[in-house]
Amino acid sequence: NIDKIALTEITKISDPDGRGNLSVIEKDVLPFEIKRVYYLYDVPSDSSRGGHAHKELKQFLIALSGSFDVVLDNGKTRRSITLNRPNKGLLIPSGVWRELENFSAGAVCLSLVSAEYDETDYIRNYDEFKTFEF
Ligand code: T46
Repeated sequence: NIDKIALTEITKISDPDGRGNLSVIEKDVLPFEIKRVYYLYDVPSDSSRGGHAHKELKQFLIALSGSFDVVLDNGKTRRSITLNRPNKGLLIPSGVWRELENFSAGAVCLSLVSAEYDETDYIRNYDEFKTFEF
């Protein structure tokens, strides 16, 4: 249910001596074990990433720098969530079509995911997504 997907707060430790912020994600904070980390960067503002769903994979996205929009689609409705803070993350369960777009200059999207890379976990065809039984 994409209505329940919302930004979640990531622990932020502001330095008392003005040395800036530190955010941390301990291993038990996410509802899955992190098996892989990748990041998107240097994405042109008129490009989009994603455009697929995952059968099993769960992931947590963070805009480490800059901003971008994540469009979530359950096959019936769509909604767009803007990520623009390094201490907010978006948990995307399996079975959700996603598109990442409107990348600002310098945007970096960090992705913490529940599985190793496996192309057979991807549904890259929207019609197939709509009829797939998750
Ligand atoms: C997702 C969004 C947010 C690898 O070899 N290993 C990897 O771990 C990944 C993620 C990709 N690749 C290869 C597969 C393709 O040949 O890198 C190429 C680009 O991958 P893709 O077209 O899937 O990239 P995005 O940005 O559209 O999607 C990625 C993730 O694949 C996906 O899980 O949710 O970022």
